[in-house]
Amino acid sequence: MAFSLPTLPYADNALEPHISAQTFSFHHGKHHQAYINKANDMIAGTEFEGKSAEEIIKAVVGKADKQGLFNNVAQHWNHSFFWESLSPVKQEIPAELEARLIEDFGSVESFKTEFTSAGGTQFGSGWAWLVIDETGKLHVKKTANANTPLTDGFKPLLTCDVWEHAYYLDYQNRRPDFLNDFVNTLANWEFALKNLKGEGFKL
Ligand code: MN3
Repeated sequence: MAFSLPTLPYADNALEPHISAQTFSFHHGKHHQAYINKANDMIAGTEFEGKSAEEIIKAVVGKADKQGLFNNVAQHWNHSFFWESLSPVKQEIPAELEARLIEDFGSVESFKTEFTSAGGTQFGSGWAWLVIDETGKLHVKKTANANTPLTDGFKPLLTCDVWEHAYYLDYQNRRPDFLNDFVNTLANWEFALKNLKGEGFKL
C-alpha cells in the first residue's frame, strides 16, 4: 500500500490569520505531496513495500545509501504529525498534561520558553518537539531537516515545523512570532495528551 496524502483535519483557512490557506495549499498540497511521491517511487519494488513509515524510518536512519528514502519518509511522518499538532480552535492545556509539564519543566511558561527557544535556535530547517522518554519524562527536542526524535528512543507528543516554508508567507522572517503563536494559540494539546496516553498517532 503506497503512502497517500492525509486529508487536513480542518479547513485550509481554519487557522487564519496565523496560517493562511495559501500556506496550506503549498505546504500540504505541494511540499508534503512531493515527499510522498518521492517516497513511493523509492519504495516501489523494494523490501520496504508494505512497511509502515515508522518501520522504514527506524530501519534506514543513518544509512548513507538510504538518506533520500529516510528524508522523504520521515518528512511524510513529520508532516502528518504536524497537521494533527495544530488546532483550529484555541485549546486550554488539559489538566493531566499541564501537571506533567509542571513536573518536568517547572511551569507551563518554562516549557513554552524551552519549546520556542528550541525552534528559534534550530539553525536552518528543522522541527521543534515535545517528546516523552522511556521512563515517562517529558523533554523538548529540536531536530534538523527531516530528522525525528523517533530514532533516538523518544515518543513525539507534539511538533512544530520550523522550515521556512511553514511560516514564510504569513510571518516572513519572524520565526519567533510563529513559534509563540504555536504554543499560545495553535497547538493541539488534546492530541499531545492522546499521544502521552499511548492512544495517539501511528503511521
Ligand atoms: Mn514542512
